[in-house]
Amino acid sequence: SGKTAIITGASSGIGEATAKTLAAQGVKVVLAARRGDRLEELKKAIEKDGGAALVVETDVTERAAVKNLVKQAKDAFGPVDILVNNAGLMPLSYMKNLHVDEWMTMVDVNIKGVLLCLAEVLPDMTERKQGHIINISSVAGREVMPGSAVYSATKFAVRALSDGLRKELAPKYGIRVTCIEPGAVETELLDTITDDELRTDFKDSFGNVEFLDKQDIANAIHYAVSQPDGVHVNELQVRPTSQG
Ligand code: NJP
Repeated sequence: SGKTAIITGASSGIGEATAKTLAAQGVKVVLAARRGDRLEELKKAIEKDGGAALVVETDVTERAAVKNLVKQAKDAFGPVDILVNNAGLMPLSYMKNLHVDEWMTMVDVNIKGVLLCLAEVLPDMTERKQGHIINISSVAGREVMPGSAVYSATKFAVRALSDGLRKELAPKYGIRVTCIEPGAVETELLDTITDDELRTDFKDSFGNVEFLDKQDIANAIHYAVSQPDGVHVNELQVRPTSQG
């Protein structure tokens, strides 16, 4: 398509699958995350299949790093057409166990990281009157479970932001905003859980759920970005059938 997309959290899971999927459609992909080695591997795989990729090691919680990310993207591939705000963490825990540092990290990555990336791409998008923002929220951004209070709070925030952005930017500037709400997906996300009590209960409650493949969510993102300009996919909830 010749478009340029920044994908945050491209070093694993949904971000990695999304980068491959968009690159296969001719989108020039800018791979952002902290683990540069993983991104370099992904870039090689994409280029081997004939795609174009750029690696920019980025911590989305650092404003200067995000500014650098968008500058590098523009220098290499031109203005950013698509931003996939995918980087996120899910260290679920019970509130009473006071994993305060993890609460703060989730707020930093899942909310502030999204805001910082938005701030860097919006000026060009509003000026060019085009662009597509994909925010990865969650079904946890609609339903709260014991142990998901803080994670859910961050994903409710992402959904609220998506709504606000859409209402502000779509009619006036033709910028589209899509909020993706996955159910359980097989990725490294669960590795961030350190609350043993929660982990045990989580395994019990999700024991019968057959997790989605990361490609299932990449397909949903591809669906949203491949619509004609006049078609605006606002929200997509995608769960395993067995999740109910
Ligand atoms: O998880 P994982 P997913 N700066 O752990 C990156 C949402 N979601 O693909 O920095 C920059 O494989 C990290 O990279 P690195 C979820 O909330 C998932 O499942 O190198 N990047 C890695 O690439 C999240 O928003 C499920 O460590 C940072 C990526 O984030 C999104 O899907 C369900 C970073 C995480 O990849 C992708 O998660 C649902 C930082 N400071 C929503 N910190 C699910 N899997 O079931 C982390 O509803 N990253």
